Amino acid sequence: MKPASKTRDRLDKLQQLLKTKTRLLIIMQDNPDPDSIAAAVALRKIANTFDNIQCTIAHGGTVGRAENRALVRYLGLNLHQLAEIEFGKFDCIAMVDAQPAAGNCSLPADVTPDIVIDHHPLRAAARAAKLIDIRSKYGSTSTILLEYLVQAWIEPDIQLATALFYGIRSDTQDLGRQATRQDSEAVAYLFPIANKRMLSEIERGEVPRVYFQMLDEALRNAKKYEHAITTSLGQIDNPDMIAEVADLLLREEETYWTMCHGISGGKLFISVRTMKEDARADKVIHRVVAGKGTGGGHPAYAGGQIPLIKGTKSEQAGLEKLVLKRFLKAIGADSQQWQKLIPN
Ligand SMILES: [Mn+2]
Repeated sequence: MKPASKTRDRLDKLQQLLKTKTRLLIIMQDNPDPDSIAAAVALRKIANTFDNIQCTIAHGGTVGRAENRALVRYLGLNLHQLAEIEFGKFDCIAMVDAQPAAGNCSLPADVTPDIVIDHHPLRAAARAAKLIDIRSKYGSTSTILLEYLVQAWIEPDIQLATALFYGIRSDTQDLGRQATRQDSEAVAYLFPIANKRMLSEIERGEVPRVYFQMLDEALRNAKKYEHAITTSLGQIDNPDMIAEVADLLLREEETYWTMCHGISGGKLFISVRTMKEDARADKVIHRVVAGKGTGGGHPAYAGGQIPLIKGTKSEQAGLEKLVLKRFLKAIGADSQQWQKLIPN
């Protein structure tokens, strides 16, 4: 694959930045998905190859989804909780697949990362970084990091190639969602190296019984509008499940919008999906969380979170109602016209 022309300049900058550093903190999204995880491991590989810098990979939240846990296990990662990080111990801080003040990463507001590499739309707070590489057209951050590796003549080992391959495939749903030519080339480059048996094990891995209980709850709560389905998962341990259910419901044949939400760790998490051409899930999520929380994402998929202030049942019910109302209004759906997805 041929890295985009700006990659050389960014890589030089990265090399300059890391030259004098000894400890690098790499921060991912709070509930890291495969793209986040792979991008972090790729950046660690680069830092280790350049200068043998000691790297720590951290995130807030949890690695919830069974597939993501399996990936972390396969990579033998020792991930650290952001809340337990002493930022003063690091002389360089990087963020991958996330940006400061984005809401999906609980980086303290007084910490400014030196490096931000991401494929979400640029946020003003990221401008303070010394190295910013935002390519919002790309289907994944893993593709950007692979370009760095190729540009630096670093060949990914089997584990890293497997992670990057999976990261790109899962963010782009097998190159079918928001993938660019660069993403396809990256997948073609990685395919011969990646461990296919391991990928199959990761994707078809074991899930706990509670997974099916959540799925049952999600389906029973699902409301079907003309071209949209919405549902609530209620209180959940694993916020990743919200995105998974939003993806699943989008497969219903008449549906091209979905919204799923659930409460975890004192926050209402919301996922919005669309398969409508020219629609903007990222704009819809902004309207859904306006004045209440944060949100962002991509045209086809986006997420947001709203902190609960009192944490009472009535506050929760009120917020869920508001979120539903705003979502239906934003996509132009008739809020009166709905039926249960699964009839009793
Ligand atoms: Mn991503």
